[in-house]
Amino acid sequence: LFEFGASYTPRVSYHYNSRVSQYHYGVRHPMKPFRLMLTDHLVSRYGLHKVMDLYETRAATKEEVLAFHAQDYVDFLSHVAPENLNKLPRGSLEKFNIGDDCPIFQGLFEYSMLYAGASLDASRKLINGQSEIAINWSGGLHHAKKSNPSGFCYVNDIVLAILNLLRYHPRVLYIDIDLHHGDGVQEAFYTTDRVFTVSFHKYNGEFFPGTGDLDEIGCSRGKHFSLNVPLNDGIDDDSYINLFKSIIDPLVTSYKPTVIIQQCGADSLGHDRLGCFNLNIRAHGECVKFVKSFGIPMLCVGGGGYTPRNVSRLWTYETGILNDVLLPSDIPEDIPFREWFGPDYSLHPVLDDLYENKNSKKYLENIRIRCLENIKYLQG
Ligand code: V1P
Ligand code: CA
Ligand code: ZN
Repeated sequence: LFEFGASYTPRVSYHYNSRVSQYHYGVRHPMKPFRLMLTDHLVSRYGLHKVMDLYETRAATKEEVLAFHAQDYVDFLSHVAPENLNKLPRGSLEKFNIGDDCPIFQGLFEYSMLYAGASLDASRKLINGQSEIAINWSGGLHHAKKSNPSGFCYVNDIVLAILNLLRYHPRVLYIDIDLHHGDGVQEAFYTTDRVFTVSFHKYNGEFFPGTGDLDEIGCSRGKHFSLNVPLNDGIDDDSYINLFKSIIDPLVTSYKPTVIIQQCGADSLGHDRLGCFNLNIRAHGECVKFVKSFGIPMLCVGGGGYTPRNVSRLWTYETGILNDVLLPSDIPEDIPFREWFGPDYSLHPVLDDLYENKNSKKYLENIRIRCLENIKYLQG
């Protein structure tokens, strides 16, 4: 079961509270927190609980969340509930961007505080050196803004974790492989050179959230410290891995981050309910393995991912990678909800057979060159 390779075996902590998986955005909503429960079952039945430090996380406090979010928005989140919507001041639902993407559901505030508390706990373990790698699959909600929710995200746990890391770390690198642009994190650190943000995502100007073109590179002190890798439908394993490595390698070497946050959104997999890429679980995991190989302290968070059986497969596989444990492909026999993993009952179903790759070699080469030019500015 254990793989002793060239890579180092770090001390890994896993931050989770089973309550976070019990919330529901609504029946027709694609975000399903129960995917976290599926993931936790798989992680544990594969024996990974035995090799990591497990922490049951607490909820973030209002004060902690105010490090990024506006007071009136946090007050709104803490008071709003499905049964008191008619008692709200007029216009507050519009003001706070409440709607189909970000509905008001039962327990919304506790849910948001739980996933944010887990990222804050994880950042604290990295700061005090008790972990070299910290994992929070319930986090990664990269779209939330200072004063409003966006794209299923209410509190931006990533921004909060980075703000905490910045108290001790001179340079933080944020890497986002969710299908969507990591706009909330990019915007929060757009004018600083102490956080470098890079996001790989589907981009055509319309696809949610609409931002993330090549020309968004940061401004003032932050100029050249934001990087965007806009992609078309159907990108395949080899194109993605090659592009990812050829950008991240020189980026880490020149920026010399002292800590890395990787957002591991699972909607970049093939067969995702909201997705349009053609990645297999091994390819997504290869990106995580590559980032780990630099041996820099690392916080891994979840994010999107709308086909729950594949989300849980992916994050379990990646928990294995982060612990240097190679997992057998057969899904363990005695796992609750095992029927979700049929008919193949494998950790690695074929996911690359749906879309045509609309990223030509020429297109990808051009993107790579433009990104490398931006990275060259870091050396001064
Ligand atoms: O496209 C939109 C908005 C709604 N239109 C007015 C434009 N929203 C997307 C939001 C995607 C959020 C992704 C979050 C993450 O990056 C991080 C957790 O993965 C959207 C989509 C879509 N296909 O892009 N919302 C919905 N689908 C949706 C579908 C059914 C019910 C509620 C929302
Ligand atoms: Ca992304
Ligand atoms: Zn996404």
